[in-house]
Amino acid sequence: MITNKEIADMLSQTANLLEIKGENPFKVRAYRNAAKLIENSSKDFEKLVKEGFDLTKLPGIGNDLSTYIKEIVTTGKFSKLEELKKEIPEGLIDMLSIEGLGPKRIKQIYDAFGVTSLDELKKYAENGELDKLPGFGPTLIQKILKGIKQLKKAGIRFLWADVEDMAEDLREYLSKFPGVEIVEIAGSYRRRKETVGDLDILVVAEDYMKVSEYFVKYPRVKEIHSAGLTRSTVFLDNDLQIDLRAVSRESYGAALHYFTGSKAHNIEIRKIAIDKDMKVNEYGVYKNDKKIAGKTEEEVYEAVGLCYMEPELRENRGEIEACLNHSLPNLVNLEDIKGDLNISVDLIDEAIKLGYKYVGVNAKIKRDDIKVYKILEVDVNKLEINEDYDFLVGIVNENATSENILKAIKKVDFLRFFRDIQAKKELNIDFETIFEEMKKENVALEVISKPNNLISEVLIKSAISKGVKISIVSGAKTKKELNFIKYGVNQSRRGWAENKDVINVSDNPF
Ligand code: DGT
Ligand code: CA
Ligand code: CA
Repeated sequence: MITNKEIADMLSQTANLLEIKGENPFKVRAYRNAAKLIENSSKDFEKLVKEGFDLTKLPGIGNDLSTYIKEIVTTGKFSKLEELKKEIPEGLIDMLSIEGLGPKRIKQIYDAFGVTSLDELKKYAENGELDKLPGFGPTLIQKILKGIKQLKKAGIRFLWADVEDMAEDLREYLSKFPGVEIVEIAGSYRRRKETVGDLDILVVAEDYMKVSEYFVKYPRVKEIHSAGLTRSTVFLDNDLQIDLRAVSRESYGAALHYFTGSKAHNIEIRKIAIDKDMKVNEYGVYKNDKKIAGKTEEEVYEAVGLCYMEPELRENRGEIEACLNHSLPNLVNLEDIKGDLNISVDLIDEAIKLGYKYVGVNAKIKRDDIKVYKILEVDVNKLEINEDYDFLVGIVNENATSENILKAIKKVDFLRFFRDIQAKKELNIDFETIFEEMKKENVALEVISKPNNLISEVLIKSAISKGVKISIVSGAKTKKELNFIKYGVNQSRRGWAENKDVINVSDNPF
């Protein structure tokens, strides 16, 4: 289903990008006019298209626009817009969300200075160059600088693993303050999402104002954004935003539930409550305006007739249905891991110290104190094997073709898929088909635990649901990296992995 507003947004975004590109103003205007017509129309355009109505009968809609609107309605996408997005530097597109900057001004800036990123724009705004352009006064420059700052804050996401030490340090810092009873980090951090936008910390304390004063004195605080009666927000030296909220003991469970999210999960829970004539908010669960739960999270779930759900599952990806039909997964735990099938050869002794019963390394080694498997890694595009091995890992890189992946599945024992979270690079392949083939050929999915290369939990869930087993590996090259395995476990939990799905929870992986 697509609304008139959505169709109009795609057309007007196309107009903006065409204008930045310097396209013919008449063409740009035609897109804008069509967007306006559709947005203000009382007729449902999806319906019009489906009924075969001739759109060119409408004022300002010619053959081209008519074809485009049909494409948007039938596919939900607009290929011309997608192409423009690829063609125009992302930084310029981002600038469209800065108040005071429209496509005309962005083009002006681009033509004058060749600026393509927010950082460059900031430089030219600060060094006085931007003032020289016609129409760029000091008020506008201030507006632009403010917009850049907001945009950058909104856009930054941190790898969960990169904030972990700091988050735990802050937890400890707050916990030791006199009168503080509970400190909990809620939000995406508690759900162990691969990246977090900010940290949402809840405190139960005798005197919140005192805690807040102490909080903003945390040594790594760079900027105090606000400090109120029940909520304070600061930015740390690495630009990470921290929200601190005061919560009462009586509603701690409801607050923890609310601020753990996800938002989508919360919305579903609230719907269920409404169906039972109840109300859920961050203070508690209410029936006929009487509070019936709120002290603990377990209580909150129970009051609305649901089971407790682990934070990693709270993404509205079927967890509520699973609870209702008693099929919630019993998630794998870090303590269940019995070995690591991808580590550096010189880490075998460290692996023994962790209590592992087996490891995988890239050399043939015989030891009495631990089972050592020899792994061989091959790019699926170059499936040449001229060494012996105990098991074979196929690496699926960005340039891997579906054909090569499917061929490799006949030979390998594991597949590892490329991903770079921070660079926003993902493989664009048909995972459904690949997982089905993997199941058929008994090929397992390697969940590499490097925080920036974690495979998405959605794919883990999909693989598992098709019966594919996973092997959670650290890929460690150093002693410290052996601990990465917990990130792989976190991600697997978010992908609903139970012990039965994980190869390396058994004493014997093969
Ligand atoms: P993040 O920070 O982008 O990684 O993601 P979250 O999930 O930590 O989101 P955040 O920090 O905006 O808010 C924390 C939690 O508060 C969120 O998971 C659910 C709850 N929350 C925030 N805004 C809303 C809202 O408008 N409605 C509902 N139901 N819950 C909300
Ligand atoms: Ca958050
Ligand atoms: Ca937040």
